[in-house]
Amino acid sequence: MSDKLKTIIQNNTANIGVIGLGYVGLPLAVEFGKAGFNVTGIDISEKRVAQLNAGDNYIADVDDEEFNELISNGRFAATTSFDVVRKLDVVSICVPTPLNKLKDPDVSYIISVVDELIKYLHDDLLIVLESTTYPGTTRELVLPKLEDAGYPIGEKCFLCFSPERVDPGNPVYQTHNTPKVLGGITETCTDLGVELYKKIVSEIVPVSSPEAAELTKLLENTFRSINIGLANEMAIMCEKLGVDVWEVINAAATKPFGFMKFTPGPGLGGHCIPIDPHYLSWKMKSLDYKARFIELAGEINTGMPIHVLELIGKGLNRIKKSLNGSKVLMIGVAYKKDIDDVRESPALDVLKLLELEGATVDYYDPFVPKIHWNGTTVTGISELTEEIIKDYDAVAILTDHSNIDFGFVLTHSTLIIDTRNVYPADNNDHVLRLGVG
Ligand code: SAJ
Repeated sequence: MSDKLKTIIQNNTANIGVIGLGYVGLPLAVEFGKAGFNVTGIDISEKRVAQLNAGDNYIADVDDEEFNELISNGRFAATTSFDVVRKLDVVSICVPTPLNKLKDPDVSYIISVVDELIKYLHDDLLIVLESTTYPGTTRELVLPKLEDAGYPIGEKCFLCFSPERVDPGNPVYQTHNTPKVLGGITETCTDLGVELYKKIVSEIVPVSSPEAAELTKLLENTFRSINIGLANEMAIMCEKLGVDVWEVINAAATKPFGFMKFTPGPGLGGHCIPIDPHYLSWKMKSLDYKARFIELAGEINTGMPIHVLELIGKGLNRIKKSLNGSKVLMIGVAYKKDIDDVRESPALDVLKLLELEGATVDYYDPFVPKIHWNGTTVTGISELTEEIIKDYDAVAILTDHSNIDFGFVLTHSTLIIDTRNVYPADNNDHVLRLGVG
């Protein structure tokens, strides 16, 4: 069975499907198309499918010209219906795995995709799950559905987990040059997965099981969350010690081995780092184990917006003002510099906390013209002028975008709370810096 599948993968005649055409799925589909495969994208959104089939690429990391070439030479087409799976030999699943309101894993997207897939299963189909999820998802959630449908894994169908490592906007690492970890249910599954991905990625890292692959991804992002949590706690300790945390971190970073630089900030944003570690701690709870590092880092990181609020209150207090009734301008709402993504952005938490204290808050972010806030749409300040800046009692810098003239902001602000070390010098009396006593 698998020899036939292996051959059509090796000679690029396998028909490939990618389910979920977001910042992971679309670049993946394009890479397979560029490698010479016929690729079908499956997405739940009619709008997205229509956009893509019209050659309208909405993912910044995907090159418009390359994408349109695939469309015009018929290498890529998108659809909302799963019946195309009957004609596919390979399917990669790249759907979201968020947290629900209780901060528990929400694997409903994976479940609904697999429930659709099993309607169109056939012999010799390779399925690769890429969505970040807790260890065991592939074997405990996906495999039983496939086998209950009459397709024993490793014989009729083949199943692997291979974590996505897409870092949107990364100028150096894209899908093709980021090593790809992959673990199959059986050796044959792993072999087929390796044959497939080595067509588009320069380095494949096979591991012994899907659990090892699932946990690899979670370790990568838990490592970041915990180290960012340490940097944030160092900032709080430095404020109490009267030391400059940025100076200390930069000095520590001169150590050529055994140290990796992380910096404090207003909190932890993005669609990966604040979320992925909770997939692991949730799974461990089901095994009666408390993943203490993850929980503590989560507490510290989610506590940073409150700490920023305290800093703003402290700064206003110095000029005999209170949060209540003050006008605060937040500079930057994206979760990190030079991107337009506000998902889980700590700036939104700071905004909520400021408004709860009775402050009037506006924001300026050249990458984010408007945000959906409290059921309404809030439009950011369109440009920073001297007159506008002077109209605010305090300016809080939450995202240090490269295209903002922070010198201009320094000159015209009455009070600045700097959470990103934009003003490293310590001779600006009207600047209150996170992590500096
Ligand atoms: N942050 C800090 N201090 C730091 C680093 C980050 O406060 O030292 C904050 C950022 O401001 C942001 C959040 O943490 O709010 C997450 O930042 P991130 O740099 O981890 O960026 P992400 O969320 O885009 O993470 C992605 C991840 N990629 C994948 O999951 C495939 C992550 O694994 C990458 O390491 C990261 O990009 C990266 O290195 O850019």
